[in-house]
Amino acid sequence: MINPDRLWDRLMRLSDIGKQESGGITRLSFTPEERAAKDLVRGFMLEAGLAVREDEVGNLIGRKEGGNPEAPVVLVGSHIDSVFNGGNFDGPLGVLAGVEILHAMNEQGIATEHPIEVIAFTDEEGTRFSYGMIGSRGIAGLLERSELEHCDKDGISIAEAMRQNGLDPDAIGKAARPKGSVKAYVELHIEQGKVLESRNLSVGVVSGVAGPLWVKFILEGEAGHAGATPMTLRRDPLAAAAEIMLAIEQEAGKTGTAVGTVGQLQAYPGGVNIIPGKVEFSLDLRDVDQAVLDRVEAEIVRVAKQICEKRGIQLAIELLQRIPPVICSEEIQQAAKDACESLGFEPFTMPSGAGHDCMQLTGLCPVGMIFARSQKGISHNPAEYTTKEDCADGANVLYRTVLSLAGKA
Ligand code: HGY
Ligand code: MN
Ligand code: MN
Repeated sequence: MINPDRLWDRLMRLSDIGKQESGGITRLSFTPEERAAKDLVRGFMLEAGLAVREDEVGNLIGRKEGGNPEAPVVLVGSHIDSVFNGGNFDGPLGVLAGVEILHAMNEQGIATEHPIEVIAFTDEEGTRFSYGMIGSRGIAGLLERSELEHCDKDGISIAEAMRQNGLDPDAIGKAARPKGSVKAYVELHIEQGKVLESRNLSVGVVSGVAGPLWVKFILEGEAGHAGATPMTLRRDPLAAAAEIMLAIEQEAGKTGTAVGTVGQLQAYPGGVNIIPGKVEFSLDLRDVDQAVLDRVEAEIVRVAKQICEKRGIQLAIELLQRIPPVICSEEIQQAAKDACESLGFEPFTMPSGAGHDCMQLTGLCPVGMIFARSQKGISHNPAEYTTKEDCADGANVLYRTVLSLAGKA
């Protein structure tokens, strides 16, 4: 079993890095805060007796050798970058539980057939560049050099940020893992929803992960004087955007499963007494079922075009990222359910509404996830909380799941 105090202590120490006045965490990729977080976790990996390295995309990796050096590696992990003003557990629980299970195995002299690696993926959230899962795309061989030209709000590209952190953006191909080199990927993550809490369960097994589609709507109308322009003579892109946002809420809501969110909105030039000339807003649209996702996307685009035509607004829609939903490996789900039962937990399976790195790895290896209960389902918020006991339950399920996948030496 794992050492719950050591896991909790490490979670609390990591949560001090990037802490804001609000109590939330802002730890964006390729920033000094993330560097400090990586250095702290590197130290934990060394304490656990792991061989530690960072790959060409900046993923931090701790490795425990197996009895059979030729055997494909079992990967566990998550991320330590955050959203703006995020919580302590989204990502760090999976990375630090991965370190903890290997620390416990080494302490107890447990040897496995397959080597095991714990990985902290670079930029899972995509908060800084509105383009995420860079690290997992990197090891899956899906990251193109051109993708590194996405820029943050200050115009710094991912490539430039990598160079500032001692990485060569032209070398990212070397991070790709050869086909057959990875046996499985298993991630422990907080649920970020209310299902486990509603069923009074501390852990759950993930059956599939909803695919996040991110697009940017750009609407151009005519800037004008707020006082001198009659309502009937305006081409106001912000009013059009408001109509489209309500359509997003209606179309996603109709399905009962899809979710649509507008998280970013900019009006230019942004004066109190100026009718905006241009408006940009983001859409995050998700569903576990690709067909539903496609249908809702098509309807939202159709309605947006209709609204803009009626109002004389120019509309452009820019794709930011499209990640297809994935179904988790039956073998890994079963291993996790067996682990739950061996610990006296109900082997409850559920889909994940949140996106995760495993979505990028399905071409490389079978993937699976384990959830730990989120208090009140709050996440991406300083109030995000998972109890020490629930963290330990999740880590122990991860421990037994990984032991069964890695095989005894
Ligand atoms: O956006 C997500 O679902 C995840 O938190 N990156
Ligand atoms: Mn997140
Ligand atoms: Mn996450």
